[in-house]
Amino acid sequence: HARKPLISGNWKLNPQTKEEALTLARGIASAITDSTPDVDVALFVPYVFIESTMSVVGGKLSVGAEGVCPHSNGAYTGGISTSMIKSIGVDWVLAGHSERREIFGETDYYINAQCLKILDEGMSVMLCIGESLAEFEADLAGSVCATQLKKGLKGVRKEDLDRVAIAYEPVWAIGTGKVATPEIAQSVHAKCRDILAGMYDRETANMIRILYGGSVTPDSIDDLMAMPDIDGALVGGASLDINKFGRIVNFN
Ligand code: G2H
Repeated sequence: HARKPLISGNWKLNPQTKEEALTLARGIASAITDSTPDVDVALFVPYVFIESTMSVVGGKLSVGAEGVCPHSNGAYTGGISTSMIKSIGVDWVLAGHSERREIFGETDYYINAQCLKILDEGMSVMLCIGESLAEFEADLAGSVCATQLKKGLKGVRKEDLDRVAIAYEPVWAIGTGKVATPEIAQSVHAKCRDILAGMYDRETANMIRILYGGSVTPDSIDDLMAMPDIDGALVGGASLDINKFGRIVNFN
């Protein structure tokens, strides 16, 4: 692998209790052994479970937040700030997930504000991008990703990009069981890298990890990871299953 792989889990609105969260985190931690490939593993978990899950992970495995409020402090009821997350020792924060864009109405502008704030705080951001089914069918995957990358990373300094990962998640493959073929994913990943090279430079683009997300399972991970521009995975449903996620982390 040209870049150190990053396998991440996105728990979304799961599980429902602290006990279940701890059991899941412990199980995933124990699936990472000496024979696990040289990877980074990050679990994006609901805010209320961050501290308890952090206490049972370590080594290759770290815990991240599923999002953040881009405002610093003040009258933003329900918000969680980057300083709050940083103060409990979190490294990774997710931004731009299609569910945040669609269900919660987050715009590229708002997502960009999150990215800048997360990086300002010294944490790392995983920026999710991806096209809808209609856009995919109209051959617009590349241009949608270009727009989301340019708007999402607007103002991000080149020297901060070692704390940025991109997750390409075609919306038509999320939670649908329709995983993009490794060839489709590879071609969009390569386009994304070209876009990043245009925004910064080739050397910088070659350093940035681009992960694939969307219905990744133990059956699809090995072929995805064999692709030159696929540097890891963002796993939703299968990250809630210790055996499945354990197998994904130990990809071949
Ligand atoms: C995409 C992915 C993780 P799933 O949302 O972010 O979820 O693997 O369930 O498609």
